[in-house]
Amino acid sequence: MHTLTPVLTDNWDADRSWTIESYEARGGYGALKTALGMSQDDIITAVKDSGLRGRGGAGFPTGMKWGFIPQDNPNPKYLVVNADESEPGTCKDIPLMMASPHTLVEGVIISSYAIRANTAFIYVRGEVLHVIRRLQKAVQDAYLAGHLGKNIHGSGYDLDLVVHAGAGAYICGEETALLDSLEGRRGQPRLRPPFPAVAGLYASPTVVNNVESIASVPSIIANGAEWFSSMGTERSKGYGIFSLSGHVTRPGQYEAPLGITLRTLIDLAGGMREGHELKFWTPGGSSTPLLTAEHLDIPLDFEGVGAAGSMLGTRAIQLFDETTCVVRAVLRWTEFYKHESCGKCTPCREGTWWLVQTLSKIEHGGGTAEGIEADLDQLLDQCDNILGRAFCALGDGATSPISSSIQYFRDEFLEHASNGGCPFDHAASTLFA
Ligand code: L3W
Repeated sequence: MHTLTPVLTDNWDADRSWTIESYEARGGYGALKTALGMSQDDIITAVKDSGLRGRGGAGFPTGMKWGFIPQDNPNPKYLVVNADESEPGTCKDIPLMMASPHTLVEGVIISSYAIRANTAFIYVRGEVLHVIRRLQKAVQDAYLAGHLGKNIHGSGYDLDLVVHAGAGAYICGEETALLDSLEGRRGQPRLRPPFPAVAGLYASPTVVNNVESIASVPSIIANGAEWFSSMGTERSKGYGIFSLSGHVTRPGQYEAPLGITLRTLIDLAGGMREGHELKFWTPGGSSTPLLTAEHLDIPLDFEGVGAAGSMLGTRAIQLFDETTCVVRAVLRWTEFYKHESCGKCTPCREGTWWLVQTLSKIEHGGGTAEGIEADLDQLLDQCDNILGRAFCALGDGATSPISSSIQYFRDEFLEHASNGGCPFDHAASTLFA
């Protein structure tokens, strides 16, 4: 475990770190007691002042979102944690919930109290049964310890927390599809506005936040907004978990201040695998435009990555060396999007199918030296017909690796055509083989 900012990952190496005994022995649930002595509005102000921005990909200010909950609405308020982590390459929420489920549970209680919710849900990706079990045990232990249920620690505040398992659809990570799924329907995105903060679960005001956002709340309450905002950059405050995978010596989770560079992260991870060089990488999973070795020194914050033409997204950094065929990698991701498209809108449902056809033709030798420019034009045209025209971000995400790979590696696409198919030895890459 490697951390430059030992907060969220601080207890991951502790003996049986996931147990309530271990968590409480390290001061866990102390922030809850502090929070229950504060007014709800003061908690929202502290989270606003901290500068915490959503850790699920979009970076929306968390305190501002909480402030949108209309307190004059007579309906119940809900907190829903998006624990449907399934973006390719993203691997931060699941390790966090496995190593320290009580950090999340404590965050849920404080956040629910702040927005005046008496029921909260953690919506967990259905495939990760081990995580669901661990969370269920943590919730049960939190009830037994009086952190959940009626009149929590004599404060008069009641909260029930439900761990809900999804059924394994990537689209259910989109917040409104998640809410449909939680209501028992097929998960498909809803039109926004209204945003969930106004009309979410059961048409009631609902805050939907990512696991890491909610898990960051106890430390903000314990240490103060200024402590949090002293880390990171001017507009991207605090720290985050960067998950590194692919061709690095030590893949894993690295907690660091926002604004760190990939060069430093690769150093922490022991460098690229020996004898090889970085070719391309994703800053935030496969839905973010690819970057290259030219971008080793950009600050990994919402602004720096944005200026480089990508998105910070989920900080799912996938690294590929020169042995990896970019066309093959992008084809594999595109097959994922085609499979996961929920089918609600035509640009995404039909468009992702067409993207796979065209990419597959190029990768598998169906392209010709004469026809490749037309194939690339067609691919970019297909991307144009999805980008900004799909119902939700899944369609846009599907186009990101394609347009960026053509931007940076056009010659490699041409080489596929002149070579009569892929020129790479996939066994040497070990990825996408
Ligand atoms: C009230 C307004 N609320 C915005 C809220 C909104 C949401 C949050 C962000 O996509 C991205 C996506 C993925 N009043 C509001 C308002 N909100 N305006 O703010 O909203 P938005 O639309 O900017 O983003 P989003 O739809 O939440 C998230 C990218 O993250 N991503 C992550 C993928 C990860 C998974 C996964 O692992 N399951 O899917 C990676 O890059 O592509 O662009 O809460 O309600 N006026």
